[in-house]
Parts: sequence; structure tokens; C-alpha cells
Amino acid sequence: QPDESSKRRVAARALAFVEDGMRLGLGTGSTAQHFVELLAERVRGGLDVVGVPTSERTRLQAESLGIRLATLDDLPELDLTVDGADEFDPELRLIKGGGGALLREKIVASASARMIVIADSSKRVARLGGFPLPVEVNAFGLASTRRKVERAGEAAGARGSVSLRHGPDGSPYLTDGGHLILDCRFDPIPDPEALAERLVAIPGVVEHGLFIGLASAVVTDGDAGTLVVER
Ligand code: DER
Repeated sequence: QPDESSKRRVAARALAFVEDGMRLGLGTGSTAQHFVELLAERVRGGLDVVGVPTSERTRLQAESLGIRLATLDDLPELDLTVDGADEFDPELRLIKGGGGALLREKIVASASARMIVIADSSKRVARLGGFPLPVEVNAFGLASTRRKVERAGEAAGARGSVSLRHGPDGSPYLTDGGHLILDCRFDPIPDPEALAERLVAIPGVVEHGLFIGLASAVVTDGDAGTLVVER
């Protein structure tokens, strides 16, 4: 089980990619939280950056720490996004969305020249799917969309059950965008590209947690400390 020190170590290592004057995408999740904290220390030391948060949670954290914020409307193109992941494979394909922010995370990552993923060694997998794939869906026609998502998994050779994510109070989890999340236990996912194509073809699907071709590098950790895995 990953410890906070390992998350902090990979977050600290990612700071080396941040240069003065950069327009940054700020990720979401417990590892990204460390990055935002450490970035704020550098800002207090004079680093001049502006951040576009990938969730309300990250926006509140960055704001409280005094990091200058903007939106993608102010800054349509970013230099670098630093974000976490739930899994990464040898081709740096990711599963993201454990923290429920996958839609804004993917929009921000795809607006960035580079995306550096910060993920401790527990996220490193040979094949994606051990972590349930989050799929963000519109609430309208949920039962029908859920069935189509299950069929898309089967058609892509990734069988498994699909469940609606609930929040801590027992009600259905609502994303920042007001959508629901289906967590799909497609394990393993033999062909992530094929599954991604099938999911985006479903009208009720807003976005899915497969990030393919977006990560430029992953900062992870091993016995000898942190290491950067390039694509
Ligand atoms: O929700 C997300 O995509 C997060 O980045 C998640 O994938 C990683 O969160 P963690 O750093 O708390 O494991």
C-alpha cells in the first residue's frame, strides 16, 4: 500500500519539470495534492507560474495556498500538466478517475504541451484493468447507458460488472460537471484503444478514464528512489 512519503517524493521530483513563467494544469488526487503544496512553497519563494485546476477540490487548495489561477478560457494552451493516475502501463496508457475528476483532467491534459504523471510504484501495471475503469455518464437514461457500457466492454473483450459510484453519504456521486460515474471492473483490458473507441461512441457517455497518448512521462518510485519513465 503506497505511503504518503512515496507520493510526496514523486510529487517533489515532478517540480523539476516546472519552469518560471509556465502555464500549468494542476491535477487532482492525493499525489497531486502534494504537488500543489510543494509548488506553492516555490511560488512563495518567487516562482512565477499560473495554474488551471482540474477540479473544484484542487481549485480551493491552490487558491488557499496563494497560487495564481486561471481558466482554459483565459489560457487555451498550457505548457505542462502534472497529475496523478490510478494505473499506468508500459506504454504510459493510464486509468484515471479514481478521484472523480477525469473529465476536466482530460480536457486540461489535452490542452497541455506535456503531461507529467506522478504515480507511486503501486500504480505500475503490466496490463490495465486491475483498477475499475471510471466512465462519466449523463444521468439521463442511466439504465440504458449502463447496459451499453457493459456491452462495449464485452465487445472489446473486457468482461466485468459495472456499478454506479456513490458518495460517502450513500447518494450517487456527482462530478464537478454534474454527471454520474460508472466504475467498470473490466479486468484485464486487452485492447485499451478498442475499448476507448467503443465507449466514446455511446451517446450517454461523457468521458472515460482511459488516457491514451496523453502522458509524456511518468515519475514513479523504486528501490533506488524516484525514476522518470518516458514513453
Ligand atoms: O482521479 C484521478 O484521476 C486521480 O489523479 C487519481 O487517478 C490518482 O489519485 P491518487 O494520487 O490519490 O492515487
